Amino acid sequence: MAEKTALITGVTGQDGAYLARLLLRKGYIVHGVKRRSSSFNTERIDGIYVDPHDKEVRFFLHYGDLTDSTNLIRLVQETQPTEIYNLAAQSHVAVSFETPEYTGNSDALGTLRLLEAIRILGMERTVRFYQASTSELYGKVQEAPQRETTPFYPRSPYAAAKLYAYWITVNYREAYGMFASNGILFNHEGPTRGETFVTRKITRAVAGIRSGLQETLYLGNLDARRDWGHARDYVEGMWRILQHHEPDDFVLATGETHPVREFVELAFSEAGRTIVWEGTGVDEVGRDSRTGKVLVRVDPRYFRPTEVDTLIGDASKARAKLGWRHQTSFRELVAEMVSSDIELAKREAWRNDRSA
Ligand code: NDP
Ligand code: GDR
Repeated sequence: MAEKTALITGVTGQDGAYLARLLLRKGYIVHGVKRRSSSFNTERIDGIYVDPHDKEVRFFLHYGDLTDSTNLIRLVQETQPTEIYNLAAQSHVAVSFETPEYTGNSDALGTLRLLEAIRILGMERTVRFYQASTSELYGKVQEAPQRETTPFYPRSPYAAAKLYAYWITVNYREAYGMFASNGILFNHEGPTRGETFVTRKITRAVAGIRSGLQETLYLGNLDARRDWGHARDYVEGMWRILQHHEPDDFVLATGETHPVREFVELAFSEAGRTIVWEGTGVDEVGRDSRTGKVLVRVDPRYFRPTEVDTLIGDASKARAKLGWRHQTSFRELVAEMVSSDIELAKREAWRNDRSA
């Protein structure tokens, strides 16, 4: 069988790093696209990076950006991938309200640029294309649980940009016969999740409070509900989507939904503390049941102009056609993230002690 070569945009992100490891284990040659930045942004993939002068290198990094079409054309031409995973995006929903034009440029037009690169190079019939679509497309939900046929109603510049990306992927499949598929993935997390997403913000704060590095956790909407899974399970789903015998769109989700406040309670309980809620609205606080100390406060700066209140996905199509299901439970996910952040906080406290 011919050797498989993958090109991953967004390889330095949470999913990109998990996916690169998975594909390397499966014997792929993996090319990752990273952005130029003024400080190191490759922490998540440092463990798999090999000096390019070595003989047995199967993982390569290239500079690139979804806002630069000439760069994308050259990268696709040089790397000759059999599979492209388009994971790069300005992926923070709240930030997309601050940078709507950039979010549209990278998340919507960036996807178009990559699809056009494939077409310009005449690779429509040789490349399989995966688009990182999102449960944020459902936004103001029209049906629960959400499945592939549920109507979309985006609620942020991020979701509106991803809506374009979703449909341009479908359009290129139908117009040019490309193997182009969408994975409509519900929230997935893990110990390397970006630190400003709510789950990691919570688990870092739990660890920081435990080690005396932080006093209070400030959050926005405690009642938002999400269907949270583990990123490790979801990258396996991405790969399966591209191995299917035909291109198609699939929801990947756990089928469970939990409010932010439950994530907070569970994370603190992993560190041996019980949170008791008091007050309402912006005055609500979460106290340590033993000491009475306020550990959680609401800060309206984290409210969004338009919120997505509740998401819960139905992944039965992926289960039936791809044999995919999530492996990690909500509890296991929270426990793994808290325990990893406790280890990190210990190292940070140790460094602070030594430099004092
Ligand atoms: P991250 O934010 O962790 O990673 C995003 C990646 O995209 C990073 O490597 C980032 O580079 C890169 N990137 C951002 N902008 C550009 C650009 N203009 N050109 C090139 N690269 C860029 O996201 P996740 O790994 O969590 O998510 C992966 C994809 O899946 C994203 O498209 C996201 O929108 C989507 N998604 C994520 C879900 C989740 O719950 N995690 C759920 C559904 C969809 P750098 O490291 O330099 O910032
Ligand atoms: P989301 O993830 O917007 O679902 O997008 P995030 O973790 O940012 O928010 C989840 C929910 O928690 C509420 N929330 C807070 N969120 C953040 N970031 N910070 C807070 O302090 C806070 N307090 C409460 C939010 O209002 C929201 O309701 C993620 C991203 O990975 C997207 O790229 C992806 O497409 C979707 O998941 C599926």
